[in-house]
Amino acid sequence: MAELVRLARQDDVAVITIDNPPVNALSPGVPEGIEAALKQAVADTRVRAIVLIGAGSTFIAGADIREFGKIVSGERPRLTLLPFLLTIEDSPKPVVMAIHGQAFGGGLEVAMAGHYRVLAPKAQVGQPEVKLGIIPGAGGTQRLPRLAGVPKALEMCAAGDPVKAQDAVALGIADKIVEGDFLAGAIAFARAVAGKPPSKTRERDEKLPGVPAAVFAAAREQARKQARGLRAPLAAIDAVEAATKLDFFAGCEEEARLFNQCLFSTEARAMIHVFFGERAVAKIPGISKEVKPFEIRRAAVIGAGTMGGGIAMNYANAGIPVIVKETKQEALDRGLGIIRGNYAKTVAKGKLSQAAMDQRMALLTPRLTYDGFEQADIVVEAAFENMALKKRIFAELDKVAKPGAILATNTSTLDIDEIASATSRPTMVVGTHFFSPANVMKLLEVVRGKATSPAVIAIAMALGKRLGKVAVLAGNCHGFIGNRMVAPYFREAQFLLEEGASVEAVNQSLYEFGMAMGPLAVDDLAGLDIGWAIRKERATHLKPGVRVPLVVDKLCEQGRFGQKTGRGWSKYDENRRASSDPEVAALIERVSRAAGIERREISNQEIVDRCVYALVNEGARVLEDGIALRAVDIDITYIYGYGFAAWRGGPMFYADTVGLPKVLARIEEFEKKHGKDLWAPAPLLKQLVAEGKTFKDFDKRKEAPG
Ligand code: T1G
Repeated sequence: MAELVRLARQDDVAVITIDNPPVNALSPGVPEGIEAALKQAVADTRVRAIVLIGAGSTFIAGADIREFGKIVSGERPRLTLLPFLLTIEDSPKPVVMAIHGQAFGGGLEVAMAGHYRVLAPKAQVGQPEVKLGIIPGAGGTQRLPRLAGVPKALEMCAAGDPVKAQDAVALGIADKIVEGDFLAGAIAFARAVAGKPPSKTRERDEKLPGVPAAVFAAAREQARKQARGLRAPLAAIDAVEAATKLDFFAGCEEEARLFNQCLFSTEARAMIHVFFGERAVAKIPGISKEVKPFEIRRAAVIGAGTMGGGIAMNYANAGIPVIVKETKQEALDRGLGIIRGNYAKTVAKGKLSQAAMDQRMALLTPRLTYDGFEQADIVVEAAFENMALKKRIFAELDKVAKPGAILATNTSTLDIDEIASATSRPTMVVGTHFFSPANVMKLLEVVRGKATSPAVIAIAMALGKRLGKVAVLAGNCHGFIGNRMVAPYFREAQFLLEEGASVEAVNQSLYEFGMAMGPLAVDDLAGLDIGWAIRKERATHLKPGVRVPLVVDKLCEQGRFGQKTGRGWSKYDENRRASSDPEVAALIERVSRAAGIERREISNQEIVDRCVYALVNEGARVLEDGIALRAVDIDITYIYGYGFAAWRGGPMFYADTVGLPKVLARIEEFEKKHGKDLWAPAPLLKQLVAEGKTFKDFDKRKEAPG
């Protein structure tokens, strides 16, 4: 087994190198290796100081997250890194932590147990544990406030965002930034502090006293707002507060208690599922890492509307020159104006410099013709959702785009193969489905047509990462993964209205369940006219005699398109704040009575079950049809594209936590009440229940070779 930790000596400085690729996680054997090397260095009389550094691209990315499942299942003992960290802190010779890449979680905790920290210019430090549904568990909530002060430690532990090198030095977390040859600089620094009595972070209490209670109250308020439904940020605040009330060791005990409370929670399991899921979706069976995608250097976008404009911003944000084409000057001006406005808002918030905004705007080239398209490596069509229009555009692109260019469509529902049939290069046609607002939403659904080549898939997936998106591969069917599943979700939300639930009850129930917004609020945000156009396009596909929602088309006929018209399912004031609309409630009652639908009291639980299990049942069919590769692909799609709470893990993971037998029983109940056409359980769901398996087992089976 490769050596996880190496010890070397450069004259009077010992260098301990952690070499546990890919991110030097504190996997079993790493803390032990560091401790052994440290003891050796301390015992070596030639050594006056010690440097700890990571091999490869980073310092330490934290504890080994893969081990957490084994701790929760009892296979491994609970995390006890404290004694190991005390060994470092109590070293009689100064230990200098040389941090390049990331010192995250346990990585920063190791660093803070050292006596000095030097950083490479691009290094980052942070306690991202809350993003895994846990809190720092190795003294981070006790040592960080001693270095950075309580308010900053609260922010870093409760939000989990990293801090850049310059800020880390300014905050007192680190001592110096080393330019140039990093190891040589760290050794020189160690040599300079050798002989000085090492200062122990745990004894530096000067920044702890005098923090008003209001600081903690404000942090809790913010955590409740920003991380709704998540326990971990509040636990992190409790732990940092404990540092101001208890001595170091008692504080560590309180931290450990809170840490284990979080670790053994469903939230943490869900968030860890999402962490690895986000990485798993990038792996496409059959497309080996050998397929080397060519790099996209130039792009072009058809359409400067809401989607086209947002898509173009993604390319400019990634430093890729992009042409934006419209049919009329007025539409082009409006589109570019919205882009400029979006950037200006970000600059005003201090999240982007004016120089960066100017740079990005300079990468955008507005056009009314196809001039310049022959240089584009990828062309993205973001025109109106109409098949005839898209085919006309693709036929034109086939003529103007260079031979090796990728032709991508942002369609959210239409048949990729039919669009590709308008070209002579269907192997180069792919769906790149962005989500509105395209410059904000993290999900990119990459849709594979039957002719799309593996290289084009690999390029589109890699491009997703480059544009700061999480790319998920979907097969070609109506609505792909996300929109295919959301149709029954919206259907049930509307049926529940007809059966007696109010718009507010439906929205609030799903909001409390953890969705970013209720289904009818999402409909009003996206615009009811979008769905109306799709329903008209799909009318011929409807199965006769199957129940369909009765109210939404009537709202559209009245021009109620949602926020954009100030009224939809709800009414909206000039600040787009929603309020209930008695006219809609009356319309719903009238329509359902006319249809002879029985109206009754409906519980929040039934609202949640009908909507979420409609997702799960269709999700199982999406897996059966191979439209999604794995259940986790569906979870990632829903978390990054549809506002499904990450702490629920996504619809398929959630179903596993409820227990598939219980989910199936509830679906069969709905089938009995509402009929087979709407609620026949997916065969895969029945099969997994029969085998006593879960969707997670389904994915494992998928991963298993052969
Ligand atoms: N443990 C195990 N595997 C990890 C890992 C970790 N901490 N971090 C990354 N990996 C795997 C990852 O799954 C992927 O595997 C590969 O490494 C490359 O990662 C005690 C309790 C460091 C910024 O939350 O944020 O410490 O897919 O694709 O884009 O208080 O990884 O190749 O098989 O993300 O260059 C806290 C998590 C842990 C940091 C690098 N630490 N990692 O990003 O590569 S809890 C974190 C990251 C803890 C203590 C507590 C990122 C990165 P595979 P990658 P990247």
